[in-house]
Amino acid sequence: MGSEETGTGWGAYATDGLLPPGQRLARGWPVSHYGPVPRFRPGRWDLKVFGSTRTGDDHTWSLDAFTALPTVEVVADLHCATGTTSTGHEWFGVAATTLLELAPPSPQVTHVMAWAEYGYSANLRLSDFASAHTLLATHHNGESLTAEHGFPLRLVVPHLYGYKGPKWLRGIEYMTADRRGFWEERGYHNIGEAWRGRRHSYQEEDGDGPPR
Ligand SMILES: Nc1nc2c(c(=O)[nH]1)N[C@H]1C(S)=C(S)[C@@H](COP(=O)(O)O)O[C@H]1N2
Ligand SMILES: [Mo]
Repeated sequence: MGSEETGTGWGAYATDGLLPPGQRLARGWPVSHYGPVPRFRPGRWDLKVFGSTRTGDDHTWSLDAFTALPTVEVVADLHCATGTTSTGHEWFGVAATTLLELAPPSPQVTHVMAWAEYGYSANLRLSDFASAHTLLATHHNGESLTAEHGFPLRLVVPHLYGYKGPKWLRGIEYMTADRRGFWEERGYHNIGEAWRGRRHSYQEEDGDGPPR
């Protein structure tokens, strides 16, 4: 079932018809985000890992350099916190664990902020980012991501709600303390575990997040 890991590749996090609490099946694959779809500027695009890195230096990849990294495939469903789940997504890209090896965080890092174009952000526990099925996806069902679904890069964290996976990803910030991202500041749960139905910030318990 979806909350269990069945492997690191095909099969992991596809729910086989089971949905998290309070979710209903979406028709197809809806597009859902706040604000406009950014235009891709190849000459300006990079992915930066910054903040509390082990060496103190930032790590930067051009799209060509990034797509030359080792890749993984993960099948997963996408759970929007507003209640719809789209199923059977075949994601392809670079495992977050690969990024963590290439750009190691300092030992004090507990959380990451994933940054997208236009300042959209999502905070994650380092353990969620480091999950075996978290990936930075460039492809979906065998094709490049479309613009509205995040081209050229999006974060996919299958066990968390969709707001934890920025489309148009541009940065990973290593943090030594937790800080709320875009939706986490606007009433959504700081951790956002879909299978536990923890979607709203009023459901947070002590220790789930920084003060609101
Ligand atoms: N940059 C950015 N990424 C984002 C969002 C957003 O508003 N901006 N919305 C998130 C939310 S709430 C969801 S449910 C998913 C939706 O992904 P989809 O449009 O591919 O279905 O994107 C996530 N990634
Ligand atoms: Mo969402």
